[in-house]
Amino acid sequence: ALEVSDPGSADALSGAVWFPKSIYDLDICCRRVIMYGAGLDADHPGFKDDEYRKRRMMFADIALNYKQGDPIPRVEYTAKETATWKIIYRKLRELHQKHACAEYLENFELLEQHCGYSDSNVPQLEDISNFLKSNYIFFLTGITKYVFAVKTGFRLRPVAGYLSARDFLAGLAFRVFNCTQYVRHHADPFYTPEPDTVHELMGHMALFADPDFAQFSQEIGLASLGTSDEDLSKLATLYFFSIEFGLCCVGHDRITNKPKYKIYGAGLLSSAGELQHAIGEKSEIIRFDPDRVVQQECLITTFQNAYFYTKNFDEAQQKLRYVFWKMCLRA
Ligand code: NLE
Ligand code: FE2
Repeated sequence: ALEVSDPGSADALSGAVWFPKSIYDLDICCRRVIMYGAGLDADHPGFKDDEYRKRRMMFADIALNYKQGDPIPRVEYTAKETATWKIIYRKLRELHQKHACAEYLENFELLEQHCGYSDSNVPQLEDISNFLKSNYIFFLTGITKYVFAVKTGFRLRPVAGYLSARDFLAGLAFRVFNCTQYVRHHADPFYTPEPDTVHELMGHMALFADPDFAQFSQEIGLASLGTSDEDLSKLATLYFFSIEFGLCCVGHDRITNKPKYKIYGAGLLSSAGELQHAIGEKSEIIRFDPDRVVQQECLITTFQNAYFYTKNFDEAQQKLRYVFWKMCLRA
């Protein structure tokens, strides 16, 4: 969960920026949450629903009491939450088959096999975290059987809502993904302004099981540590238009010669409403050029005005690595 408009801040006197030096320091920075009621109040569908607000407090308690290394508490989802999950799951799976990128689809199958993904069950963060941390591969050496191997080493940490971009990106540097656990309000299953567990689980998780994607996510986190507010806000915008809203152009239609896009951005893969808008006739899809991307405003309560594409995910990584490299040289 990331909020782009609040990039955090440097120490006003020294200009030095505090940043976590160990994974355990995430306990300090991953609790500063911007929730509906503060930043997102009027637009939030759950704002006037007391039952929903009470439920959200329960999730906030889990996240605020969480300490790095603890198992993530399991949640018993209510019938209403599971019903919301089911509606979204079915709709999204249908759209994904047609519009999601190949890496996403491949890894999603693993989540179904190993992490309890199905239309009638909201998966548990603890199970996904354990899966991403280690993927069991069996080696036979002589008479001993070793269970070994790492999937991507990413792990999850429960969070109560939006974090500042600085706090959120810092987690990635340690291969930690701050992950919401509550389900969006049932009033609007196909779009939520706020990240929720449907967004994280249907949008992000599959690609965190991909080694290149995980590596790239950690690099963007590392580039963010201790950086200036200006560079931080650029990194947050680049993250937003790639990992959250990015597309790949996989070729052209033979008859119409129109470009064919596949989606890898989590904000599109988790929102049936915005996904259909993004691939529809009216959306603007521009070539991903970092200097152009940083000019684009990140919208968090409505659909984006524009999306950006690369040829494939590798191209997005290479272009962004070049940005990180220039930032380091300047520093
Ligand atoms: N709009 C997305 C959804 O409805 O799933 C969530 C975006 C979070 C950045
Ligand atoms: Fe996200």
